[in-house]
Amino acid sequence: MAEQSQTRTVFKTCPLCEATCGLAITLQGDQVTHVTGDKLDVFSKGYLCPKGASIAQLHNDPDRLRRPLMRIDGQLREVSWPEAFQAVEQGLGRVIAEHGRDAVAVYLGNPNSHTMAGNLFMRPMLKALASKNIFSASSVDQLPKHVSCGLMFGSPATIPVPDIERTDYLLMLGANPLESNGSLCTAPDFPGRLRALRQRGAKLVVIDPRRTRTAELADEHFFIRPGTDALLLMAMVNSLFAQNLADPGPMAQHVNGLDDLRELSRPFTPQAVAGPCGLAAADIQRLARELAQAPSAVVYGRMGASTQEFGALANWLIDAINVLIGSFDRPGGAMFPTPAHLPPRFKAGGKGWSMGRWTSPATGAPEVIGEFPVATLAQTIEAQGAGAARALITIAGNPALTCPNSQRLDKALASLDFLVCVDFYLNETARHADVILPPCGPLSTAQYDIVFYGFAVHNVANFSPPVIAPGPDELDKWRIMLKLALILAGQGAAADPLTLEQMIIEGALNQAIQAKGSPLAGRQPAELLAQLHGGPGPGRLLDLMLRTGAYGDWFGLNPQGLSLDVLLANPHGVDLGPLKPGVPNVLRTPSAKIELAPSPLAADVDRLAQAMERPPAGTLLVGRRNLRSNNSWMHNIPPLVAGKGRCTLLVHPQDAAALGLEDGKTAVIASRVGSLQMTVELSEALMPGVVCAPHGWGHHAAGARLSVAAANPGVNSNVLTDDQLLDRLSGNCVLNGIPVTIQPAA
Ligand SMILES: Nc1nc2c(c(=O)[nH]1)N[C@H]1C(S)=C(S)[C@@H](COP(=O)(O)OP(=O)(O)OC[C@H]3O[C@@H](n4cnc5c(=O)[nH]c(N)nc54)[C@H](O)[C@@H]3O)O[C@H]1N2
Ligand SMILES: Nc1nc2c(c(=O)[nH]1)N[C@H]1C(S)=C(S)[C@@H](COP(=O)(O)OP(=O)(O)OC[C@H]3O[C@@H](n4cnc5c(=O)[nH]c(N)nc54)[C@H](O)[C@@H]3O)O[C@H]1N2
Ligand code: SF4
Ligand SMILES: [Mo]
Repeated sequence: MAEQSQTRTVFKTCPLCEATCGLAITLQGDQVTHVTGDKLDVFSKGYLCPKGASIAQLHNDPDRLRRPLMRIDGQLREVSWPEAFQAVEQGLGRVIAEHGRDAVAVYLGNPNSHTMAGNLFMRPMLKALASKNIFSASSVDQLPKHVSCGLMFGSPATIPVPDIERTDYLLMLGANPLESNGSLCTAPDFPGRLRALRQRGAKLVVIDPRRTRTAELADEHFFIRPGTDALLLMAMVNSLFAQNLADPGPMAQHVNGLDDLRELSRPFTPQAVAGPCGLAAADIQRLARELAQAPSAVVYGRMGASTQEFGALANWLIDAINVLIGSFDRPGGAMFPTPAHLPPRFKAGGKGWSMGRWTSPATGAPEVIGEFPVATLAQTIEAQGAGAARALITIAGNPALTCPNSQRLDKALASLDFLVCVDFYLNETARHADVILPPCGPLSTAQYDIVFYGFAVHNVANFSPPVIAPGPDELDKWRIMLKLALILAGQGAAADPLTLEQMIIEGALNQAIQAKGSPLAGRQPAELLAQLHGGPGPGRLLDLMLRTGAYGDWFGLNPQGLSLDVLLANPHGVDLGPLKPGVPNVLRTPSAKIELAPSPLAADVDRLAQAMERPPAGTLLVGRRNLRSNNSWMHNIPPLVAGKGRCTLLVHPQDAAALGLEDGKTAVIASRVGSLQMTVELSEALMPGVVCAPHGWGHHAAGARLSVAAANPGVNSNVLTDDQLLDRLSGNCVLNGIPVTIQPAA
């Protein structure tokens, strides 16, 4: 066929990490012949990393599931979609009939946030299920940020980002964007942006227990003892007040609680925290002063500052400092993005935000953003009686490898009455499944980053249609999600997802028309529905969101405005300009102000003060990421795992000598909950007393179908992380700073 031999290049936003790079994908027929960075992409300007470059290998991976699997006589076998959905209906139906709705738990993994379906069509499914047992990767990641922002700004989704394009001073804690490409801070080519920052004379300071590649790029790097960021930040607050440098500037009129914060910080002098943190008091004072005196400055913290015992306090203090140094909500400081798909914010104030609205009858854990901590998932499954989970639905996740005390969790997963996994790999979690529902591959689905444009350092919008049509038996994830919603709502496995899609879009249209002060007041839903493009599916819901969003065309009322058609006509994306000030309208607190000392956070400061008195723990384990990896997956793509094994235990030579460990030899590393054997790799880049292992490995489990990964399996560091070690305020798990003992293997 002539069409088959034609070469063409199409553009797609990479869905693999938060950086949202534009990919230029060359195809011959429906075979990808080349992938490179899209030089014309308005945001990434040609940048890509090895993962994006390997997207075709991911799409073509023979291990990627194309058809549903169902357990028959103990074996997972390919079945048709109707058979698979029927099995789900029966399996979940039985559990609900016998034990009630809470007996079906849900775990939502990280890649959901990278898909339109995961963002736009998750709610109907969760609503139909009506179970309290909802868990997600948020509680091994950024829950502390949601808590601190919920309490300070009135909404857990109102999260400021560092304006790294314009800042004069960036202080970074617990982030390594040279490997991660950035998180809660969408900035394609983060490395290039940091180099540009330094080239224009701005200063970069990194605080991390390891001298990472990011730290090497910085003007200054300080080691910090894992888990002590909240102490350090409290001392910086103390120091700002002590040096008379705490001045929110024009933000002062929008701030409550300045004096309370000063009082809370009093015991935490730089001298008092220096020992526990491992930074000199003079350096703490100087950093505080430099932040306050720079023309603009911003503090940014991520994973390392979140997955620790005082994660919520650390995240609160990061933004409190951003306010105190007078850089909040202005260019070069911490700012709120204005994504294209969200409605404009006309008015400050709201109901505010709270947590602990209910607790788990099975574990006693309080709810946070409608979820329970995933650290309590195993206990929820092991429990008897009220609140216990007997079935689980996982969507785009691999908790068997990514969640704490994974041996306990793996055992709990094996004990479930029914497990459904929505995943295109038969991973270490799905090996326990009764049914696996695989969505189509990443090149067969449309992309628009609902979540990540909300954290972007520059306002942009980009929509990419599918690059390759799904195979004859493949289903897009949104159809799977809606099918599950219908099954859980009792409509049966044969119900048509298009009827539900129609209801959802009509509901959203009515809401847009009836919203207070809506420019669409009085318009007919049917008339507007007929104007929506991109459907059925998430495309036309996105069209509605764009058209009624902050830059929308409002169905012709603003003819220059955005719609899906405009994005389709701009395959390299639309540049919506640098970040703009958003206070006070972004605030949803009852006071319509920024709360600098909200009571749940203030009440947690006692716990921090006690930590200051604790004797130092022994050896502490922290994690690390690698550019060619992505949590527990992408280890099945040959170019991404080629070369020397990366799953090693980094140990400082000084510690190695004291412990009798040698480079390249095996060590036994043990924590309260488990032990592992790992190859030692000596590294001068570590703070003495700290050892470092990556997560997401351990692909040797029987029954998984990851042939490439299994050849180089590594070990699972979450065998060591402890499900009892939580940030008690947010419920987030501690993944960094795990007390361990190490000895040479016999
Ligand atoms: N020790 C330690 N543990 C950690 C971390 C750490 O730093 N240290 N990091 C934590 C963090 S930040 C996170 S976010 C979690 C992540 O934890 P999880 O979300 O549980 O794990 P992932 O490896 O991201 O899961 C990816 C799975 O989603 C599937 N998938 C990919 N794309 C899609 C899709 O479009 N649809 C569907 N249905 N499935 C898809 C993949 O095939 C893969 O099986 O891990 C956490 N675990
Ligand atoms: N290549 C790649 N990219 C990814 C991922 C991946 O797995 N691989 N995962 C994605 C996901 S889900 C996320 S959430 C992001 C995470 O993005 P980042 O937060 O940038 O990720 P990390 O590389 O884990 O960086 C955490 C840093 O914190 C340091 N650290 C550990 N403990 C402490 C501490 O107590 N205090 C301080 N100050 N630092 C500490 C660690 O040494 C590490 O350098 O990355 C995303 N991007
Ligand atoms: S940095 Fe992230 S978005 Fe960019 S190519 Fe790599 S994986 Fe894709
Ligand atoms: Mo994450």
